Amino acid sequence: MTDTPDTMDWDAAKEEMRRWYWWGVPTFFKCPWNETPGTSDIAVLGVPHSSGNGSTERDQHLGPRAVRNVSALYRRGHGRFGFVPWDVCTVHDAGDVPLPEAMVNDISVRHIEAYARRFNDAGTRLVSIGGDHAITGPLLKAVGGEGSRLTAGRPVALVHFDSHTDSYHHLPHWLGSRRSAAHWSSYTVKEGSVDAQRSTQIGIRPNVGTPGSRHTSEELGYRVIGMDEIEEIGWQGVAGAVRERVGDAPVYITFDLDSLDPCDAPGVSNLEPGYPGLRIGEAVRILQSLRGLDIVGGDVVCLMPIKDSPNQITAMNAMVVAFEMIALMADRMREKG
Ligand SMILES: [Mn+2]
Repeated sequence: MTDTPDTMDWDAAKEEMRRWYWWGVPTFFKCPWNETPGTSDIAVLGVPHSSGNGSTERDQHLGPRAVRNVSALYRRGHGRFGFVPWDVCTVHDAGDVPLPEAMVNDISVRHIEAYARRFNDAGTRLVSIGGDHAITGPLLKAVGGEGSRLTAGRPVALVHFDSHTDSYHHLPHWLGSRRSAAHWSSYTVKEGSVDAQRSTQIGIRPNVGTPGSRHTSEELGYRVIGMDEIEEIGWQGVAGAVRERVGDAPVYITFDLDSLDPCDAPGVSNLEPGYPGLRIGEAVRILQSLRGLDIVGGDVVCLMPIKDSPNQITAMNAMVVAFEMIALMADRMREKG
């Protein structure tokens, strides 16, 4: 017999409803909302920042909200790793970085670094949802190099998925920003947060910038694996090359959604037509190949919800990538105890 409202057990009813992605308050992956550093193993952090890249539309600060709206759908077990990340460690939605001077990139990146450092100091790993790619500079400054708790003072090996190298240190500024979405992969090497000799840039398109536009990355010591090479070596070849370079270093993963093919990620800031990008399945395989490494942080950037398709496939693929990052961290915690 159906309960009447008088006898309804509302707590039981809520428990029953929790499994449906569209019910309740949309936190990242339906994780508990908890902004206190040190109270979770992994914190999923929104970084609603969009003043670091003005080269196209600028609404990347809407990214975290879009991923919250869809990601409850993906509170799942991991099919290939055979475990449930949420069962083996504590994962919280840590809210958003407060950015009261959001329109000024070079001030906001300092706010992002200081806010992220509180989590590192407390031993909590961050999976950050952007926001434009300028957020990765301060997130790397907070986790890599001298004084970092999570890396014991070591610089990180960077695993960087992107259509673009973002190492344009020959440009003095990008629409006025000196620590912009175009500069971060350079200054983080020069300032000791990233060890370029252990780092790889994956998915760079051959049809951007000027011929030789990868030189700035190669000068710094990065290995650049462009889409032209990936067509030859496949995801397996990329996986092997990345792991060989990383060695035993702590790893940070940054994933620009524009590394994906426009059919998998139409809602990104800088769409690159005319040359195929990574398919989501290939990107997932490369991410999964990092299994066992010490992933100290990751981010997913450049989601542009205003350009996404009605089914929100770009936001959904952002959540897929964030899920893989969480699973990699959780799997290592489970193995190491
Ligand atoms: Mn890019």
